[in-house]
Amino acid sequence: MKGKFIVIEGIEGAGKTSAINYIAHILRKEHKIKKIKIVREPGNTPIAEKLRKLIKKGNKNEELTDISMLLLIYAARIQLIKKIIKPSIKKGSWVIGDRHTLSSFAYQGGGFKIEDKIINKIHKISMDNFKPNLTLFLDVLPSIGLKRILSRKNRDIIENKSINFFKNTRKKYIKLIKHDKKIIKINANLKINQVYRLIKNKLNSWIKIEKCL
Ligand code: T5A
Repeated sequence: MKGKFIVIEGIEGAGKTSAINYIAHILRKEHKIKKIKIVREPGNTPIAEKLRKLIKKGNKNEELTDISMLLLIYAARIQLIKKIIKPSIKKGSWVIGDRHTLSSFAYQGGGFKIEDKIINKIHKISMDNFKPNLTLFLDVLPSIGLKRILSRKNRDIIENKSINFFKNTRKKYIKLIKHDKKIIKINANLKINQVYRLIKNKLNSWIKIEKCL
């Protein structure tokens, strides 16, 4: 099979990191896929990692505006796609992404309330129609997700937001995924083993169809 791009999405504490490692395990063990690359947004290239620090922590002497944050996220995304994701897929790798463009529409649109038409404009200029082959949206209630990350120290700008911010972000995710057949919703409120089972079923069914195409 050709290289693919699978993205995992969800709010804080949805379990994306654990899910990504599990997906890599399934791809290796059950599908004998050897070339697997895990990436995260924002980040991974030297420039994108610098931008990640700015996006997450801002600057103590200057507030990062919501639009500036959005632009920095897209700048980091362009670097990652051009330098890592596209070349890896071209070489036959399966790239698993921790977040992608859906995060921008959900967080910047739903959480920060930037109008969709503004995000869409930046999106079109930046993305050149590049899209994931599959997105798994781990849907967790903010009350549950935030409890899971409660003990985390050194919280970033977004982790310090109120529960309403995450409720609005989740609401936007749910609205966005409704009519997109390439996005599968997973109930991430369940125990981790139950979440894994759902992921495995959905992923295997999708791969089965892909193999027939
Ligand atoms: N951002 C990013 C935007 O605003 N716009 C964008 O376009 C993009 C790309 C990235 C930040 O940038 C923002 C969103 C983010 O705020 P990050 O540090 O990468 O920052 O943050 P997250 O991606 O949110 O990572 P988190 O670690 O917070 O969430 P995860 O990865 O979903 O959670 P995970 O897997 O680390 O799990 C958290 C804890 O819960 C446990 C795990 O063991 C872990 O301890 N857990 C469970 N416990 C019980 N039951 C389950 N089912 C569990 N699943 C996991």
